[in-house]
Amino acid sequence: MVTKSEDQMKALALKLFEINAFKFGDFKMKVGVNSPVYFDLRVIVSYPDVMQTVSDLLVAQIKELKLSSKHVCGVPYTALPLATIVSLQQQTPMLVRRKEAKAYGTKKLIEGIFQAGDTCLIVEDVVTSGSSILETVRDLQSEGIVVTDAVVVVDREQGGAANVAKHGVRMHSLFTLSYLLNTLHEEGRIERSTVDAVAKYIAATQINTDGSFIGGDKASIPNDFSRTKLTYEIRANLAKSPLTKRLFTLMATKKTNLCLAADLSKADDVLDLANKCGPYICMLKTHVDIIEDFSEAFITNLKTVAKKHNFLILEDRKFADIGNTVSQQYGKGMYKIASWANLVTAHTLPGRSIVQGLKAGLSNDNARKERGVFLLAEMSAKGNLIDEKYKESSNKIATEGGDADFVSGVVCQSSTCFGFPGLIQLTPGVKIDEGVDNLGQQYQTPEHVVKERGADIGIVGRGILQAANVEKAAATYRDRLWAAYLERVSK
Ligand code: 5IU
Repeated sequence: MVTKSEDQMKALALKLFEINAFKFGDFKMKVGVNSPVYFDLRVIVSYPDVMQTVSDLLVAQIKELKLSSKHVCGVPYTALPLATIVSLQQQTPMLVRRKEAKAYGTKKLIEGIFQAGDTCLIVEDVVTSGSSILETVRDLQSEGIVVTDAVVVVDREQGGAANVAKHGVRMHSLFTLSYLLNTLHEEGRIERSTVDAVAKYIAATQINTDGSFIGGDKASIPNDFSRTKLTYEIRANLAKSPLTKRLFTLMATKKTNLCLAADLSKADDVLDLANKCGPYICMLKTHVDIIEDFSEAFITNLKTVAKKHNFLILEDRKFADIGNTVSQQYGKGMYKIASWANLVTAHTLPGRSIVQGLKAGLSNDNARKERGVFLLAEMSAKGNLIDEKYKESSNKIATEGGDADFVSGVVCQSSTCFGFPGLIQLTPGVKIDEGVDNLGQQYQTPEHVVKERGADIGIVGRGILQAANVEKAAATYRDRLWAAYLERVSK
């Protein structure tokens, strides 16, 4: 028999965080007010070892508490596979609750063989208000089935346990949100301020079963945890990709959020620019296909300058093809971009396969740790065709699913683009003199893009390239972008 050991619980808590089963940020919730923590236990089906551990622990919990029941029933849908495993391990017959009654045939809500008076244990993944558990309980009860207990993986501690208790159901959770927060903090994965921000928020948002907040309307609760209020140091810890952590840390220690767009056509000019402006930038952005005299020596030299001045290289390739083509465009051809660019940009038009295609262009898993992509969710060009829905879908690709570990951020023009603070907002179209160029580029000031539009890194091209003294211009842009960031996080 598996018992619940403290080490096992800790290891599982860390693992759940690693696989993105929960994360911190600024997330839209069913209940209306944005939450600083988001759980998505749907991902665990992709990790059989995690499924195994979670269900072993649920079974251990059931045994420890001596919860005996005739049936077991999962709350649809995420908990269904967990309930199945519990049923198998315990040899307790399962009941399946339909979310919608069949329109034809028997119109049954509960599938499985049972009799009125039978007992049933509920299995659930994450509990907020407890309303999902209660929906399942209601349907079971309407068939005469008796429910007294529910085992759950995570209790968000927002009143769910008390709400279900009012209906005669005892809730037993493997993890409370506090336990997860404290464990991550003890293990150095999150800052104390993150723990405090989430705890404060949760305490203020206790929920009734009907979704209303205890203590009245909370629509105006400020979320201290909003991405634009957090420092780059804190966000480094929240990032899911190793390269993104590195970039946040680089920005914080070098004190720069300036990316220089080196749109020049001669290799030596790019190197000269990189040498002069290197001390002021966190990233150099290249368009390698505009360089007329490209050579391998250019790449070797560029890498040397990047190392000397401690900046990353972003090749603004804007990949946009099917996965198979993208993997070749990234890893092969005369530029072999994957071999030297720390980061690249990509359109989200092809969907998730764009990220998978890029990953496939890298030779091995280790290489992925040093590479990343910025996904385009908006453009600065006047009249571009991107709409709200496209923006939202791009954000989903960046933040959800198993490829989030390779995404470093989003190229966009506004802070509403995404909420997750472990990603970086990259914003082009920055110039001290606002306005438009004659080909549709629209410019905003450094202060405006950082403070009003949520940019974490501002991309500046001609604002520096066309200055009489590029070095001085780079220093000015660095100072102004950085001061705007400091002001943003201090408020
Ligand atoms: N760039 C934009 N706008 C966008 C995207 C990329 O300007 O929406 I996506 C690139 C193009 C150019 C740089 O390489 O950023 C901006 O250069 P200037 O600061 O010179 O306009």
